[in-house]
Amino acid sequence: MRCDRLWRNARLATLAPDRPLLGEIDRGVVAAADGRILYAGPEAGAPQLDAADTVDCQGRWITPGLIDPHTHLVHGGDRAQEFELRLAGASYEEIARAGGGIVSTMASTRAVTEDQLVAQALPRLDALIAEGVTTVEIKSGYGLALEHELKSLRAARRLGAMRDVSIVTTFLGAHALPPEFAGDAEGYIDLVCREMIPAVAAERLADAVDAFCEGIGFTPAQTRRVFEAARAHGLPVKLHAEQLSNLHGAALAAEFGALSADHLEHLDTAGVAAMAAAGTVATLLPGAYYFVRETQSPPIAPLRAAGVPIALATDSNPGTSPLTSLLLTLNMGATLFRLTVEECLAGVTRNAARALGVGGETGTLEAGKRCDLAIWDIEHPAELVYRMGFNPLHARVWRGR
Ligand code: DI6
Ligand code: FE
Repeated sequence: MRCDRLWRNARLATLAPDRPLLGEIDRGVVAAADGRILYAGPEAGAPQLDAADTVDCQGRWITPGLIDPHTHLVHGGDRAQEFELRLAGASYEEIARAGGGIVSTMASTRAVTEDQLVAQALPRLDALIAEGVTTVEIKSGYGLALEHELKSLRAARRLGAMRDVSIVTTFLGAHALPPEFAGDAEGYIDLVCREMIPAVAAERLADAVDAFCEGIGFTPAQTRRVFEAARAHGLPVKLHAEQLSNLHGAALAAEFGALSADHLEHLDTAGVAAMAAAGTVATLLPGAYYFVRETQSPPIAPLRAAGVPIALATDSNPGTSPLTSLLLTLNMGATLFRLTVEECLAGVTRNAARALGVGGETGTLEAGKRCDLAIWDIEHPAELVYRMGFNPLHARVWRGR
């Protein structure tokens, strides 16, 4: 078999769903042709592979390229000053009155050009890429007006053209109520459903639609309207659900066949059952849990028992998770939520791909998928979860390159 490139003398964690644990292969080889995996498996039993280029991995581990399935990387400014005020004892109301909170990020996002949004997001994206990330989801949701939401999504798409990384975009117009709609959430949801979603769909700027279903966000009835508009435009949905309270958002998302429901600290057993029945992925965000010093853990044992796939993401955002390390996220998933090493690694590969609707394209080392690889200087995959603030990446391969 002819291939473009061969990585041999490697240990593989294929994350293939039909294999036990990580799908570990001791003496493995990966072959790529036209950006896709032609073969990934044991060296013995491999087909005759005729490669233009062969890489000797010297026993290093290869995992699928990592996937961050929930970020708000594109936004203007930061909220370091707000953080400082909070540490000095300021209340949420005081900060909001001083122009802080989500609306301050909206103002910073509206104030900059698309070029500036790209420039500000790029170092955050590069931090993820440096840790072996090959696919990143990016949401809008800090523009909160048609032109600024479109600008944010265009910036996200452009980031994907500037780096060797796959960007999946999500429209999150229903993230917060902009001040010009104060007291008129229904009016803003009208705008989201009647103008924003059609415009985003017409320009093919989003791969999915998300909303923030929460006491401080939007109600389940408003979320349902957003989902109906998404469905009418052929866009899959996902949801920020049960982060601060239980509004039964995950069950609503499952009713719409959502790709994922995210956060889920306050998810109940009915929500778990609904997600399991719909095949909706539970995307957990330990960085936000850590940063806001939440104490209510997501219901890990019921999710496990019901067989709900669990993904992990940074939730990188300026307000509740200024985090750009997916490796640290793995450690937090284990330390804060008691996820196993296998669950953590599946959470940023196979299940993260599924949470983005690209499970057929990436997330495991299997023939036919994109050749997205992370090659690590480690002795065992558990090290990826165990260490804090250490990056053992040796090389990263995106679509065979
Ligand atoms: N949940 C969150 O924790 C963030 N957004 C969301 O839907 C908060 C975003 C911010 O404070 O900027
Ligand atoms: Fe989020």
